[in-house]
Amino acid sequence: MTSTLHRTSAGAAVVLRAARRHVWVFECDEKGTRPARRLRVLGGVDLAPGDLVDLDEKGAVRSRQDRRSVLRRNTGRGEQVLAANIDDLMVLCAAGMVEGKEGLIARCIAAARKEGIDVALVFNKIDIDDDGQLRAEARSWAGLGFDVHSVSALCGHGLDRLQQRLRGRWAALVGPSGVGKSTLINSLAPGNALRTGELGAHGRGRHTTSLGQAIPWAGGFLIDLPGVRSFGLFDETSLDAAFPEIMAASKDCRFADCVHGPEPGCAVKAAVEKNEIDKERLASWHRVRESIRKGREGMTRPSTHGRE
Ligand SMILES: Nc1nc2c(ncn2[C@@H]2O[C@H](COP(=O)(O)OP(=O)(O)OP(=O)(O)O)[C@@H](O)[C@H]2O)c(=O)[nH]1
Ligand SMILES: [Mg+2]
Ligand SMILES: [Zn+2]
Repeated sequence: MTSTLHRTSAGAAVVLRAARRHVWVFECDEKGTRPARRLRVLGGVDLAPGDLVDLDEKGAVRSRQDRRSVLRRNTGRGEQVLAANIDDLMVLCAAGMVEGKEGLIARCIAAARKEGIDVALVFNKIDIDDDGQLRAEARSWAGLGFDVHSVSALCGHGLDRLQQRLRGRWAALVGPSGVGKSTLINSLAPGNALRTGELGAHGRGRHTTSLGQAIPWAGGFLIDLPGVRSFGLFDETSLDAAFPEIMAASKDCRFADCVHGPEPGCAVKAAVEKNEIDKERLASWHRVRESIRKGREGMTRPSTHGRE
């Protein structure tokens, strides 16, 4: 497994930042780490942060190595690869921006698990969680068995534990604009100074980060991504991973293909009636599943172009 190694083999590099015709790469060989270089990409190679590439003798990117994982989303017009070769996906949420995000979080979990990428949920801005909504949300995801981190990127709360988790790993941070992805990376890996933004009048971010960027840190990489408003999936694979309590209860449904709707003998609906499963969770499961079925994925306009 190369994930714990920072080192690239001779003539190879890791993509830190990818525009259409050029990339910034990271190279680390027996002589040590070289400063990031901007290289030309030879025709037709599509790249994302985290990609391993082979260089030709003139120092242009010749080809992409096989990816061990791909974080991709459905834009409605095709796929957008957000990051390659990651071990971990950190899904971020923030105080004041929790409402209505369960579907987005679930989609990010499904996209990651489908690729064997581990997931942690990061609840940021705990310093301004005056009404306790962020803490309550964090508790409910933790209760479902997810790896939850309640942090403040500004004040430093919870960062030690998150650093321990991320050391030596290749990890990407995903979430809506303004939740503090870039701020968190700056705090986890000081000295990088990614640009961070002010919140707009509506408390929402303004898409400060416009292009994914990998930061070498502690033998691995932290990948900052542009904010996402939606995260379209391609199919239902791994959706169960985002709804473990529904999956567990459904084993007792009378019909193996029960969709927990009008069918008799549905154990999931029975669990909702007994308050063992939150009815909002079942509603969220129905919404995500239906939008995939009806091919409505990614129909919201993508929030960023993801290219320079
Ligand atoms: N109070 C508080 N504010 C924070 C915290 N983390 C980030 N912020 C603020 O939230 C705002 C947005 O932070 P960014 O790091 O730019 O957010 P982002 O997720 O990278 O946003 P995009 O690049 O647009 O996707 C900035 O004003 C940060 O200072 C935190 O832990 N507490
Ligand atoms: Mg940002
Ligand atoms: Zn059922």
